[in-house]
Amino acid sequence: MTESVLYPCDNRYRESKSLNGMWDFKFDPNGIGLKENWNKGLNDAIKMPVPGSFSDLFTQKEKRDYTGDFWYEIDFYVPKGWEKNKTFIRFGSLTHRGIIYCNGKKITEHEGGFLPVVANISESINVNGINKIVIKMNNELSEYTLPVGTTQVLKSGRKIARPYFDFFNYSGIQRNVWLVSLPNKSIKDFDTSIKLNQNVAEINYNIVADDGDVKVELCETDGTIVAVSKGASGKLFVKAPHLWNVKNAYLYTFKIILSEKNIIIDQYESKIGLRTVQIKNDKICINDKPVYLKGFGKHEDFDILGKSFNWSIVKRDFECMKWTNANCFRTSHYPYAEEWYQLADEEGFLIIDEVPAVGMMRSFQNFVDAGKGKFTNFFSTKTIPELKKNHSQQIKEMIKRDKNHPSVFSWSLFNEPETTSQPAYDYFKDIFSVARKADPQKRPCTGALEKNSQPDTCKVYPLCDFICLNRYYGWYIDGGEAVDDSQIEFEAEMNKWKKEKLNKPFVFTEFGTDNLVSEHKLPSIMWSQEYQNEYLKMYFDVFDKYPFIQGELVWNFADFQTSQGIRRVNGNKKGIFTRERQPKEAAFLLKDRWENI
Ligand code: BDP
Repeated sequence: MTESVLYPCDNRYRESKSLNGMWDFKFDPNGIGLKENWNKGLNDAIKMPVPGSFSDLFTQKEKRDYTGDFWYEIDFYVPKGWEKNKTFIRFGSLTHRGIIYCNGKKITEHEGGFLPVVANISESINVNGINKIVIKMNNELSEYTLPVGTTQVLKSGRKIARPYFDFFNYSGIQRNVWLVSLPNKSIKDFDTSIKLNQNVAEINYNIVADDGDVKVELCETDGTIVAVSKGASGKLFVKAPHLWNVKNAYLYTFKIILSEKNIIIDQYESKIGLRTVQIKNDKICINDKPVYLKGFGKHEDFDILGKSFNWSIVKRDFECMKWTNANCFRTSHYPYAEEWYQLADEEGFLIIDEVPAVGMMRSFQNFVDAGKGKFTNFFSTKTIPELKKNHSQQIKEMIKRDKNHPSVFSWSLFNEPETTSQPAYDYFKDIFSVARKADPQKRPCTGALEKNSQPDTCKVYPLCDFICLNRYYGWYIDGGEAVDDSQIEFEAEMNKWKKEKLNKPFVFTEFGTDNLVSEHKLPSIMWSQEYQNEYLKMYFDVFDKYPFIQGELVWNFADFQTSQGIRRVNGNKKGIFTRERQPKEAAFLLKDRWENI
């Protein structure tokens, strides 16, 4: 990844043109595309929406579950006036990997399905005529790439995805696509970090740009300039700043101006929030004040749309989260589309931003095996060096993309890996240092630990700045008739953690039960809504007994699609909301509790 991944911003110097719409599309089950020169154009293509996940649009299983190579194509003209500048194509993501061709010529390739891909196409476009972008994509899972799984070839010859994780392997061009015109010399990146001294905010900034004179301005919402500085690195001071606070956000505009001989050649504007993040003993502090995290583990998931970006879903999800009095969510189990973070910045939500390091347990039912303590030697196999390279690269790309969002207060570097072996420790020691080195704001780093990761077995938790636990006492273990034991077992574990005197905050990043809106039962039974409420109340009882527990993110915000299986009823039903974003009974329970914390 060499190009700037700054989110498109339009002004007198930069312009972007959306390429969203109906593209041409073709499956390539036999991998013959390149031999047949599909990179020069697709014959007999079908139409496919972009952004879009292709799976749930079809009525045939082999298309829904398609695993392998597939191709997209779009034809476009370069707007008049752009010929003097550089032209890029920017994808919010290509899931899980893609090779981009412009007018038949390979421009770049990218591994990893949840972060932007930007390609400079200036040298390959024809400014006077029609242009063709073709992308060869692939959505196979392996133990070399993230998220982790395998690809099975059925006896029928058809390939299917076998994820080691619990969400459907939606794929395609799932996020916005733009053509972007940038000046020949341009602003490439910036970072800011904030210190608060008494009533003054000190903003340290760094700008990456081509040669030229850099000036930065900080503006209030009405446009008033409150601080100015010159140079590619420097400091801005703001007296009596409006701080970015949780559920009470204020955003300044950070304006970067690049000039040559006193003539402006580029300008970039972005919203930033002034806030600090610290772990102080067992508290998570924003602007020096402890915050208790209330909210959800989420997914990008919706009926028909799959993982396609859609502003209405983002908006509805924030409205539902606000209604429950939540203040936080985890982007389980991959970085979401950038627009989620923009709205979180505006709404004052906190985000635990997660890299797609899920499935590091070699299990098709990680949710069951995790609870039962299955040991897999995952980190001792030959795939590890390449996996670690991909994992590190995606951490760097995630931090590069998201580092300036005030909402992002922490990085989650894994979900439920095997953590009890020395090779696991060695692996994650390096992974944590990659993240710590990449983040100019030095945010706390963590990862979500499954039940096998106990104080006396887990080798990885000492690397975490705060401890995140995924626990299912009362569901995968001690569920149903045995429910009496769930609280006993749960508290026994918490007492072990307490004895460690870690002096670190603990956050529950997962706890929940599947339930169906149709099921009610007195007395309660697993899968009924009453059971979910009782389970949640038991967890609240435990949380309130241990002052070092500083957050509760329920699994999951809404029901979501998964691979098929005897434990999944058209997906995972642990939602507090249905997949259509209507409240289940538990939503009212959470709303009441969170109103008073
Ligand atoms: C955990 C996983 C999560 C699953 C959840 C569940 O982190 O992805 O969806 O369990 O079983 O193991 O619902």
